[in-house]
Amino acid sequence: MGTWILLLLLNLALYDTAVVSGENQVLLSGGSHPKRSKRAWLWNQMHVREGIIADEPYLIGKLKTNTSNPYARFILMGEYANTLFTVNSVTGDVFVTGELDREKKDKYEMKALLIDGRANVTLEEASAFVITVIDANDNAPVFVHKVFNASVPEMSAMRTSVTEVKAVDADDPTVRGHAQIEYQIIKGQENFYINDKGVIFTSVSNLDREKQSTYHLIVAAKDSPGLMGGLSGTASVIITVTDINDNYPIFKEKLFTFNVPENTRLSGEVGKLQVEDIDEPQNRKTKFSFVGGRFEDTFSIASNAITNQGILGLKKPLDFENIQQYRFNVEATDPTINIHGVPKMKSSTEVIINVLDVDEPPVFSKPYYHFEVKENLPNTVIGFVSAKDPDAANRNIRYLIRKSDTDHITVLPSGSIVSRKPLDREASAWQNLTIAAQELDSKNNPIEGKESLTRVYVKVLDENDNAPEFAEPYEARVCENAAPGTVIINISAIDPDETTPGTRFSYILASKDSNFTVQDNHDNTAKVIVKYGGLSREEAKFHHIFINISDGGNPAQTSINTLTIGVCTCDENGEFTFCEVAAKQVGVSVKALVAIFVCILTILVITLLLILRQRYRKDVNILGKNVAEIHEQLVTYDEEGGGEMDTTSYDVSVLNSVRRNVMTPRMEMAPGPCLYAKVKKPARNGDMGVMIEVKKDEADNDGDMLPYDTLHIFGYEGSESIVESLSSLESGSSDSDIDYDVLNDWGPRFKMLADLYGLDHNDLFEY
Ligand SMILES: *[C@@H]1O[C@H](CO)[C@@H](O)[C@H](O)[C@H]1NC(C)=O
Ligand SMILES: *[C@@H]1O[C@H](CO)[C@@H](O)[C@H](O)[C@H]1NC(C)=O
Ligand SMILES: *[C@@H]1O[C@H](CO)[C@@H](O)[C@H](O)[C@H]1NC(C)=O
Ligand SMILES: [Ca+2]
Repeated sequence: MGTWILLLLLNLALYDTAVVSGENQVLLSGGSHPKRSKRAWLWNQMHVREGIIADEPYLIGKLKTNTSNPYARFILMGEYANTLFTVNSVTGDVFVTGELDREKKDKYEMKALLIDGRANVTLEEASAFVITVIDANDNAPVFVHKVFNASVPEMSAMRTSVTEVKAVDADDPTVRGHAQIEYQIIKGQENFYINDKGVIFTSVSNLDREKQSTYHLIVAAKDSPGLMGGLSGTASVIITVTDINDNYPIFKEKLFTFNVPENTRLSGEVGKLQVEDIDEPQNRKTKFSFVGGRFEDTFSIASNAITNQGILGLKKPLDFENIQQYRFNVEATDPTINIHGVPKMKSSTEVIINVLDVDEPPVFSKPYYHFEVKENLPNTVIGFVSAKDPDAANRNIRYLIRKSDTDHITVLPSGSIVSRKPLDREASAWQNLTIAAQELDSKNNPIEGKESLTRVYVKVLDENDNAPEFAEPYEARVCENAAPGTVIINISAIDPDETTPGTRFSYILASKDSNFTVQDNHDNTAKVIVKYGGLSREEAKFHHIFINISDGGNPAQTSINTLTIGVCTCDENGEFTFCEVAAKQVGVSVKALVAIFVCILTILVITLLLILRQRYRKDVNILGKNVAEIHEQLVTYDEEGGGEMDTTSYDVSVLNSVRRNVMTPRMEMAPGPCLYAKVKKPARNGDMGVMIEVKKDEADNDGDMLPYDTLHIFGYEGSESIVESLSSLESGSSDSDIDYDVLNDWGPRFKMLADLYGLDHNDLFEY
């Protein structure tokens, strides 16, 4: 074992701490006994207090060795060695050069080494030691928020927990007092207290939002409780008192007066009764009532919590002529308040409503009118409407039609509704009108805006004014050899008039042909029956019988209906084998016959007039035409794509007739104009032939022309133009001597041409 030298270290920093002085000495062995344990440090810690501010480095401990080597030197290594911590290499004094802060770093790992400064060899292996920073109470508690927000309902009981605040202290909690926290309320402790955990409670039970709605508390957190000194921090706590429904509504006025026009709508507002309820709107549950139920049938009252109003409405229309003033009392209370110690309360006020007179439009005696009138009656009074001026003025009223679908009905200024023309139920069973009533001034002029409307429904009642007719156009057939009594057809009838279940149509044979009989079935139908039989197609292929149908009304309406019966050949089973198809015959009433006759007459007259006009035109045309205009007419003719197949645009018979009449010298056409275009037929046979001949020549001799085969290539500027006719129709050209017989060999398509040119070939167009 080596020699141990105890060294007492000065610790200048440890003024008042409990640190034992001996702790701050570190001993190094001398190195003369290399085999000895390395654990030569007696203590391996130095302690130093945080937060010491010194002008010069100060001694915090000493390294010591027992070596006697005069060249022994100390070397310090580790965290912040030779910067924050330095060593005097000869004496082994350890210094700190700056301020330490435990809250930043509380331990420094260091190493010390002993060398021979001259031989430059290590005398002692490096040994570790720790510099520990000792806490000083240099941090005050800090609240986690600068401002804490909290709320508590008003009227909460005493010791109601409101909120919790929290502060933290950075100092060493293991050192007594340094990090322990004590909470206090510095401001606001009249109504609140705080416990040692930082929870705030109410200390009263009468917090009233309507008196004070927020409390601003200042809380403090202090360390070193129970000790001298200590540091503290503060924060604000804002406590909001929340509303409950604890106040009754109170009328601010003893009397409310409203002036209301009598024509105020039922949904309209009459007036507002202001109350005061100092609770927040969601806690205003004001209920209004009519004291003694007076006029609650006429007025209603609803509450508006936002505006703190009772709103008077109308349940019944006001009428100045009837009641001019209403007086009643209204009560307001809040039935939902139920707080111990708050007495129930009602507030009441008086309301006066003055009804104002308004000049109102007339009022009809009924909301609408319903009348009935028989059809076919002109100038009949259908009914009356009446309206009255509701005001004291009681002005005269005039009536007029505002809307109607018919001009058959009118309303007189007196209000009588009159049919001007007969009504037809079969045309329209209802006539609905809108009638206006207008108030008149002293000069009998209508007053603007004083007009009311009503609806009038007129039902047109039926009269028996239509005869029954066949229900459908019947087509009857009978076998040639049909036996007597054979039923040919069942017929029925329809009647546009109203038919009652008791209506009976009767059927009577009206014709003299007694080959058939009609048998009434007494159920609105009838049978047509073969009477004698032995009908023969040779004698008559059709029989027409006339059936008289009556509707049995009063007066009865009848019509004669024709039934055509075709006689057919039949096989032995009575199946029809052959029938003629007959033109359909329908029963016609006399009216219809007259109508048809008038129609036919009209058509005849029109046709006659047209024919006369046509004739007159024709004369004019023949006189007025010259050859140039005729050409133009040819142009207007649609002859494109002609040819023998195109018979719609080209009348082949014209060509044909021309062909049969052989040629005439073409110059002859000039004096007699061709009317082909107008009447579709040459005025004289041969003119068309001339024209075709001319065209033919043209085509033969004009080498420049494209081989058009139509007539409308003529250019002509019109009779007024200075350019004369461009037509080659009148330009000279001799008959061609070309033999056209070859055309006959070109097949059927050229037969027409071949015929025209050849003339002597077989006539294809023999009719
Ligand atoms: C408290 O309320 C204030 C204002 O509304 C707000 O600025 C603050 O952040 C709140 N504090 C907390 C802790 O929520
Ligand atoms: C007229 O009024 C009647 C009864 O309301 C109704 O049945 C009918 O359809 C109305 N006719 C027309 C054309 O509006
Ligand atoms: C009955 O029919 C025949 C033809 O079949 C006719 O010649 C004769 O005139 C008809 N009888 C009468 C009464 O019309
Ligand atoms: Ca502290």
